[in-house]
Amino acid sequence: MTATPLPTASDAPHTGLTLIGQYDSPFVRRVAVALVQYGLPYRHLPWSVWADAERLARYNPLRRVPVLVLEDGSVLVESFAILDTLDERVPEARALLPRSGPLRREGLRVTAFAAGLADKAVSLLYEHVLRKPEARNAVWAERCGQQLRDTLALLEHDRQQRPTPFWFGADLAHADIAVACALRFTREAHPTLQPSIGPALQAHADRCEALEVFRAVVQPLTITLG
Ligand SMILES: N[C@@H](CCC(=O)N[C@@H](CS)C(=O)NCC(=O)O)C(=O)O
Repeated sequence: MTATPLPTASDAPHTGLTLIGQYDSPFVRRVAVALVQYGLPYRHLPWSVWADAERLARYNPLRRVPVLVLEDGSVLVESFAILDTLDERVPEARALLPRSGPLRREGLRVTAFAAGLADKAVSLLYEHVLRKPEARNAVWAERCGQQLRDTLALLEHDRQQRPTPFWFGADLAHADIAVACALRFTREAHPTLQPSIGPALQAHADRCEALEVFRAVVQPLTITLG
């Protein structure tokens, strides 16, 4: 998402999995945490959607990340689709989302709100970064702000009902990862929203961020478009 000059890796032919995108993206980070948690080795190409847009377009004409290139060269986009494919690579007992049943539906429900939160936080960031202050659309910015605050409230209420270490019990799941990645991005991109992050969500984020798997894939958000 940024044009920060990070080490650029070559996209020369590779036989394993390749993840494209920087970890300051809540979507890329979410996929990376799952890859690490699953113990699936991958090459990381930390390309910026701005500075590296044209080489990114060779893989994804939408010029969005994450992109996951599979061993056979096929290209997956959209974090939900990527993670669905990764989930199939591990035994059911290790999967971060049950294959079926009520817990799968609940996991998808919470994850979708977290992904929506991240989506709106990205939209609002672009509104701020890509427009001069006088050209910003106040109606859109206010709408995004309300959507973010209300979704944070919904997630806070949901988390407060659950006394377990993670959202659905003792073990980390996709919903936990999605929420924690969305919260970090929201807080970094929009510090004024910090008061809207309730205590249960804050505790949830702290617990996740303290895990080795989260500390292994992290990149502070720096907003420079190159
Ligand atoms: N729904 C997508 C969202 C991905 C997304 O919005 N990625 C941002 C980076 S955080 C991006 O690529 N932005 C560039 C653009 O939209 O042009 C997913 O889940 O993968």
